[in-house]
Amino acid sequence: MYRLFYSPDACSLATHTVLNLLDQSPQLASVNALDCFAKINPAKQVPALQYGEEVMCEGAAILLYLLNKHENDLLPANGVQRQHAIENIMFANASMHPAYSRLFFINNLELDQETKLILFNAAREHINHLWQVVDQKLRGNAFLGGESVSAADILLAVYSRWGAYFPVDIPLSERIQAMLKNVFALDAFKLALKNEQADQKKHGY
Ligand SMILES: N[C@@H](CCC(=O)N[C@@H](CS)C(=O)NCC(=O)O)C(=O)O
Repeated sequence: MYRLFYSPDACSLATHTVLNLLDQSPQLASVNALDCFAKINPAKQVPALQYGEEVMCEGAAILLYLLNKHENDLLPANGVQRQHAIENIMFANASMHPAYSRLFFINNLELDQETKLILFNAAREHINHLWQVVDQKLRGNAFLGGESVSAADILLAVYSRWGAYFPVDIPLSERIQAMLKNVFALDAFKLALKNEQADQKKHGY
């Protein structure tokens, strides 16, 4: 059984959803409840995934490990479609995620509200540009990979929830909203949310 080191609503929610889709519902380890997460991942970032003695870090690398190991429809088996699906995972993880991470970074700066708003707006413009790229990538399809959900759609859906924490306007096209709604409606996503909330409650958060 996998053990997933997670924070509620963080990018680890995407790893959790993918694990559920692979019928590998993980044992949960909330990093809020750990004193020594740095021993698991020196970067102190979720997700981290333990399997036996092995601990894996970096969300995209973990996803590729899981999708290579377990049979699934989330990553095409070969060819140019597989390459595009990997490209989309990397786009989500290495372009969209850092764009949203700036909002958290700005929020934690000790600056006056006016300066923070200027910075939030600059960060928001980049996020909005990247969502336009997603809209182009969808090319009229329900999901990035076509008509069935891919790992990249799940990553993007998790990040999309973070905008609500900040004073930023992030408009999403109807096509993107439909894609996100379909991800949020997945039983695997709902189960991941439910299990993380139950685990938090267990720890008194
Ligand atoms: N490159 C890392 C980034 C992960 C990341 O930024 N995780 C955030 C949560 S979404 C985190 O753990 N932040 C806490 C921190 O950076 O201290 C990955 O893709 O796994």
